[in-house]
Amino acid sequence: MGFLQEGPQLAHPWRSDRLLHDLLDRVLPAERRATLDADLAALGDYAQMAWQRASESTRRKPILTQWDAWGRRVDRIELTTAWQEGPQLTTRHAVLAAGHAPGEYARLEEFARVYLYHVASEFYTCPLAMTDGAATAIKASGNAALIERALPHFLSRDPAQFWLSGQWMTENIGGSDVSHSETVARRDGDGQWRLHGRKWFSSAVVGEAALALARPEGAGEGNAALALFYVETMDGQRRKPELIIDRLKDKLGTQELPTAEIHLDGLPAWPVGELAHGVRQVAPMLNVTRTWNAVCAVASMARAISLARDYATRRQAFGRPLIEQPLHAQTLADMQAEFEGAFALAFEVAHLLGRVESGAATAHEAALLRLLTPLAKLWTGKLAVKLCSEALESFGGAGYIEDTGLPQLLRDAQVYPIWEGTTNVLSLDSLRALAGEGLAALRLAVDGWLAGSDDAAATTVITGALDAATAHLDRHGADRASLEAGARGLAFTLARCAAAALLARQAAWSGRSGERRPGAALRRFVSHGLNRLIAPDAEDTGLLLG
Ligand code: MFK
Repeated sequence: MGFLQEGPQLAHPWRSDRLLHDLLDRVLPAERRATLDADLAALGDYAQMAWQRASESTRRKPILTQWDAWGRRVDRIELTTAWQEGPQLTTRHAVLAAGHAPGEYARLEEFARVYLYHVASEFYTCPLAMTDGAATAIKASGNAALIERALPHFLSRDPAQFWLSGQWMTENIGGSDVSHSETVARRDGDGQWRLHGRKWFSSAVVGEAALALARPEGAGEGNAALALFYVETMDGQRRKPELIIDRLKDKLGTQELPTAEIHLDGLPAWPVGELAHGVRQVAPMLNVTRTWNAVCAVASMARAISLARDYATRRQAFGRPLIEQPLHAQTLADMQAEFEGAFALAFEVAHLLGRVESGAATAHEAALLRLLTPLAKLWTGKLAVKLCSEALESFGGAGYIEDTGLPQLLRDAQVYPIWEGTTNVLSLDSLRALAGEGLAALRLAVDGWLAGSDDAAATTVITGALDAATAHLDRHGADRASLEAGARGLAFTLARCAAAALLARQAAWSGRSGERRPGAALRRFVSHGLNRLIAPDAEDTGLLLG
């Protein structure tokens, strides 16, 4: 046999991750590290095992069986091995429970776990995110009966007690715009609310509960008339007959995740809060799942870059390893710098979330969290697709071949910009946050993050881009159409400014112990430019679409 190329090896996701170690060293008090380290090491071990297992086995997808041999409706879903392992593994390592523990570090400690587990989970993290979001929204509602009923299951450390929750919003008539939702809530003769309708993307259909938007019978039109309901899906071991699974979706990626079309034929339901303003009530859930989205997008980037770097040391071309080829090395370093910015922003959101929820945050930090959450989601989602695509290309033809496991990274990454709100929907959401104290909070935070930096050149670029964004808002703020048309460019600019300033903070901290790599990431990131503003031109837009 002739030449055989060695494939990439996956470095231990926890032990080899300089960024996560530096972050936790900088932020966490030493006494919290011991228990956390044990969980992170175990999740890193699992991720490495799962990568090895996937390379030695045939990929599977969930299978829906709707009828048994005797004609009984069963709607049984067989899950992949990683999904079957999910409840045991995540409760043992307290993935969700950690995020709801007291103190400002709870969310940071939760998302460190999520980051290490995500790719190996085969998107079991999707229903976990929704369960976390449901717990957060139910807590925010103050509904004591639901808190007592659902939270002990959602946050359980015992797999036998653990429940997953879905988030049933999207219908055929609308995903981004839910205002025309057709699902109706009716009260039966016993006063029990029951849901009737069809939900079009139900990603946690194997779960035991869900939060669902529905229109109470007789309520008016529009989204203000929608209410948020809590439902349970199981009757002991059997799925409730009022919940029917019509089919599983055939998706580009996340194929191990059983996303279903369902209909509800009188499923019992309980209002989470008042019988209106359901979107407002579900917003805490959306903001939590968007944080998951950002952290998981960053985890996909980490995986893609780790494999691409390893391969560059094993693959020779033109007489030397790829890593020694100047253009290949430049390309990988460019990816690394962008990834480090995304990592810094996603984990800042995680830490801020914990500070706000624990009551440790200032009012400015609460406004900052409201703005950075959509910015982190929209920017990291797009970047994950770009970096995964670049990583595949760095393998040449092998990156296009299914059984290397590489194409899956790209196909899976394409979901990040779509679900939980597309890039444009999230850009518009960032305008909601900017209408409040968002920009002032961001400017204040950036000043603080830059305070210890000795990189004057980077500081000039960051403050210059922030000034340009502020001027853009001043110029277009009064004209809604123009503001919306430029919202994506504005959001990318603000996200990049925040990320660069966070890199500057990390570089200053690391520089004190002689660690120079974060400083290099800052310089390279800033050299890619921060300003993505566009001048909206409605006339040309009209001509181009005419
Ligand atoms: C592995 C990673 C894990 C990720 C998990 C993935 C799970 C995937 C499953 C899904 O994809 S579920 C579907 C997710 N669907 C969306 O994300 C919907 C996208 N559409 C939006 O985000 C719209 O902005 C939204 C439907 C939320 C609202 O649109 P509208 O009709 O223009 O709402 P409106 O009237 O502006 O807002 C209603 C209220 O909600 C307002 O408050 P008030 O009633 O007090 O005025 C808003 O301020 C508030 N609101 C909206 N978004 C908010 C928010 N409040 C806080 N935070 C937000 N993000």
